[in-house]
Amino acid sequence: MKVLVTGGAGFIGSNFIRYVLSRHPDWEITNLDKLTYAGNLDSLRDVDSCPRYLFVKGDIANRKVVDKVLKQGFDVIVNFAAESHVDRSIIDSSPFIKTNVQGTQVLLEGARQHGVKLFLHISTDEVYGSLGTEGKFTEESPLLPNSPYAASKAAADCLCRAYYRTYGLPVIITRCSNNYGPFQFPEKLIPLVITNALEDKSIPIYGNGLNVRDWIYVADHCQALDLIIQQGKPGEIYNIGGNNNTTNLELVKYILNIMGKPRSLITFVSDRPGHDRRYALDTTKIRQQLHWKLTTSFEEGLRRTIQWYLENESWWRKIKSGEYIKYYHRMYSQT
Ligand code: NAD
Ligand code: TDX
Repeated sequence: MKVLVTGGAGFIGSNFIRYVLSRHPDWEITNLDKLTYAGNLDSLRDVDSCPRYLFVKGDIANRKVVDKVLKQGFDVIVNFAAESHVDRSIIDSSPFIKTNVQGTQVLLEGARQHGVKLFLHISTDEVYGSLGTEGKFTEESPLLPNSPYAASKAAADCLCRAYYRTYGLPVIITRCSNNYGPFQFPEKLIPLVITNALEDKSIPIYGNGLNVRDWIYVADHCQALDLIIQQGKPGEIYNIGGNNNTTNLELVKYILNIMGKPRSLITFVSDRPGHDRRYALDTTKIRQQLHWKLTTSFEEGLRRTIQWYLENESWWRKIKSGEYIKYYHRMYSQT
């Protein structure tokens, strides 16, 4: 099977490529990635000599590029490519509209014209907005995005639905909760906490730290996507979640505890504007219809992740210099 992965040099995409190459000897993967600040070919060093893997540098919002790549003929497109960080979308939403909305439209159109058999669109639980103290989001929950990032992802979901309804393009949308694991860019909470703690730097917690997220180990997400490619039904949406709800403050304390680092590193900073209070996903559909099961407990996943950042210091130290530092100081200058 020929699979086009977009955004495969990012966190989840690189984990997905490694996952499927090792499990499907008959799959050929082409990775189309623009290599933004978040794209990193160091995350794919171990697979880049694999004869069933090809990297192409390019923008999903560029029709010519997409058309040229799709001429090679693909059975499946897995669209991970996106601007993915909420805080960056608050500073400047333009690249989010360009990549997440326009890029998805260009890919959908390309998929339609080139007869792709499955378009798997990787969306997020953030499209549903924020929950109070009770309840979970199901696939039928309304789209109520609160950040420019979430709004751009919701817009892309609507385009995916429209291409299925209007043209019969076989599209599946997945909405996953917060991922964590190896190769995650250290602007996101968990790798930021681990790497700052390793450097004995302060750990910024937005607001009172009582916002709740549902965390899933990235390999479990990849396994769900693999299953959906093989057994998912076109036109459907599948929630994917870790069934693990914790406040940011509890999470940070837990990580510091495992790492043997003091809680005095915690620094409360101004809240994120429009900060979603709580996400929680009802994953009954994927569990009942596709018999998907979580395999990694939160404790195990976190230990593995901390161990990975300990053993791969050169990967994150390279990132946490140069441009990253400018962004970091801009973000946390209020501390
Ligand atoms: P990431 O920021 O780590 O990686 C994004 C990748 O997309 C990078 O390699 C980047 O270079 C590439 N890219 C960006 N713009 C591009 C463009 N115009 N053309 C081609 N490539 C481009 O993101 P991630 O955390 O791996 O997330 C991947 C996908 O999963 C995103 O669509 C995101 O919305 C979704 N998602 C992420 C999470 C999470 O917790 N990280 C949870 C749910 C859903
Ligand atoms: O320094 C920080 N301090 C802090 O308190 C950072 C970076 C985050 N936070 C809080 C904000 C959130 O409540 O931690 C929580 C998690 O933040 P992020 O790691 O930025 O993730 P989130 O905003 O929840 O979005 C993530 O999950 C859904 C991904 O970045 C998205 O791409 C995905 O769609």
